[in-house]
Amino acid sequence: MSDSVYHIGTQDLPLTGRVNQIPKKAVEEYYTSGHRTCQGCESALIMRLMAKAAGPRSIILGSTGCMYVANTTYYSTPWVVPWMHTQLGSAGSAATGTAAALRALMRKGKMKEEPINVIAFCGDGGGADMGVSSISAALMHTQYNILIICYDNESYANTDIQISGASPWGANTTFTPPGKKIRIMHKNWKKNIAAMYAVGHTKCNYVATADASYPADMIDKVRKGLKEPGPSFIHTLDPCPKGWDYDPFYSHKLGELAVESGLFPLWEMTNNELTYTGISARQVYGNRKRKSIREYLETQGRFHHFIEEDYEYFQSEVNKMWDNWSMPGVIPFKLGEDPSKKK
Ligand SMILES: Cc1ncc(C[n+]2csc(CCOP(=O)(O)OP(=O)(O)O)c2C)c(N)n1
Ligand code: SF4
Ligand SMILES: [Mg+2]
Repeated sequence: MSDSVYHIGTQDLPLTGRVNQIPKKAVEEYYTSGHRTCQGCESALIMRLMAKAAGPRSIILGSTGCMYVANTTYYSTPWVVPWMHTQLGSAGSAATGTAAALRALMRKGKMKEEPINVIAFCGDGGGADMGVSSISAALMHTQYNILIICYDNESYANTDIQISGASPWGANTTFTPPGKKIRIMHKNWKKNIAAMYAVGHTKCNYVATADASYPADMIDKVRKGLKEPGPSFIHTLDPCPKGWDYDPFYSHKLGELAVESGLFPLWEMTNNELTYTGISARQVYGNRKRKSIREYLETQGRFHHFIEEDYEYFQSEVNKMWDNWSMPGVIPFKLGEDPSKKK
């Protein structure tokens, strides 16, 4: 085996395709009771689906954030598989380091040679802001099979809902409260996280978006990411009752509305080919209409200061993502005119 192309192997993980084919038995849960996340926390559901998809021969690493703190209260944890905490900006380096360590142990005969999944997760603070350099480096190390999942609750939630690069335009966060003089404190559009990694790392074989409201799609994407040789990246959008300020009953509905409105399209890029999945596929390739963004925004307290012009602005920006971008909701630029032909 050559040193430059050493893969720790991939597991034979069958795709589920349909929700009734997802493993149901309790023995197939590797993220179980023992956590203290809020009621209705979709990030916790992402952890559960991710662990279910990956199975028992997995090592999971997590950077600081809700999914570290709420999952590792002293003497209690939901993790059935080996789990390790890493520093807030280090999901990428923790994953590469763990894969490299497994490689060394197997090469030295200290471990049986077998495919072991290495998955690192991080929040949007850890995956879209503070950890970008470490994830970028990990996606360049094509000799290691790893999967990085950025669970995006659209704020630095664990430290009380501070704004992140993934927070949506206009949202009320502890750093951007609406005031009497300035109603909209947060004027940036959300970072385009998965596409940023896909476009910038052309040898990364698998990048996708997912949403726990579509569990079969999510599980299959985790399995595809783990099966593809080399590093993979998945970005999930996770409704967060505390940070988004809504009744936990609506978590699933909000996950659906994010996709149905076109705000968060589901897609996957495999070996540089991009395909939309689920409802997004029907919107892009078929004639399924996008829902208005209004219900999504009105269900959440973080947008309750919006007036008519704010709803209209938000909708117009979502429309631009679909009407003006060369790949709806994914690639924002187009080929410009040949400058030599301009007068
Ligand atoms: C280097 C560093 N800076 C700040 C902190 C404090 N801190 C702990 S968790 C956290 C929020 C992380 O946000 P995110 O990655 O989005 O995860 P979430 O809490 O939303 O799940 C912060 C700022 C830290 N642990 N390390
Ligand atoms: S604050 Fe949000 S992400 Fe954190 S545990 Fe609660 S619901 Fe989950
Ligand atoms: Mg977050």
